[in-house]
Amino acid sequence: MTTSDDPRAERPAVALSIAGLDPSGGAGLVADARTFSAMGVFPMCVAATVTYQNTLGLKGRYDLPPEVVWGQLEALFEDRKPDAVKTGALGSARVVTEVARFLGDHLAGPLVVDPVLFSESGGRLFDEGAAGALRELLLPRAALLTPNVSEAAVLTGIEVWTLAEMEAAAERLLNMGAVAVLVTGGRLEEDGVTVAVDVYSDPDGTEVLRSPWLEGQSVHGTGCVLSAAITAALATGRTMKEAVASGRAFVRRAMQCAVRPGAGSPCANPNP
Ligand code: PXL
Repeated sequence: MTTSDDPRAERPAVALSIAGLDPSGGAGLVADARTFSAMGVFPMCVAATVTYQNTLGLKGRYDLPPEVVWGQLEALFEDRKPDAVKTGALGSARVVTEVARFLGDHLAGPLVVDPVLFSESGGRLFDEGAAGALRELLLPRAALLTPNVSEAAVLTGIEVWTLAEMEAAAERLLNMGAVAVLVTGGRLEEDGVTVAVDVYSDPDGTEVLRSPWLEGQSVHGTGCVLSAAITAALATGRTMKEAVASGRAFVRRAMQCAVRPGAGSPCANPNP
């Protein structure tokens, strides 16, 4: 066993995920921890909501009392401030409010906000008021906000489907206070070829990031793995643009190496 003064015990870069538990392992805290680990960053996890789900779909959700989330955060931060933090499914407006208040007082590194609103199967991962709390309290603290097209539509109140709408939504979200925004999950037909598109926006401008469309059934956990991979890269000191590029490459590989642990959806695989 190593002790705190053992010279073999290195101090690793630490990333923290504050998110939901998907007990079937494909998304949420488990996917985040696997991604941090695969990227060489020590994973820490704070549970905000517990989902009841398997690879076939979401059956329900229990949002932890805000003081339980606060207690976990307080214990972690009095020991070691993480080098970067991401938030995922937080569940209730009360938890969003507590997390925003805690991070406002204690955050030291960059914050990636993945505004998880729905599961892939369409189940709600947020209460009605939580999207508003997220927009008002958490978004302004975000170094990067990573909505998919449906989440961007809910947060901005505009339709987000075409490339022009993705760009407009990214710029609106930037004006709402995020330092940078990555709108994900666009699908375009260009010269008869299907292309996957994300739109990245920061104060230097807006960029369209294209990659070849991956055929096949939709893969569970891709949003979590992308935002976790970006968070891990930030924890090791990468710039935001480098982190976004390495996160996109990482999630692409995790999708190509997807596995089917149950009878339902394939899951992104951060550790092929
Ligand atoms: O992929 C979105 C997501 C995030 N977090 C949790 C989830 C899901 C999808 O089901 O369950 C906990």
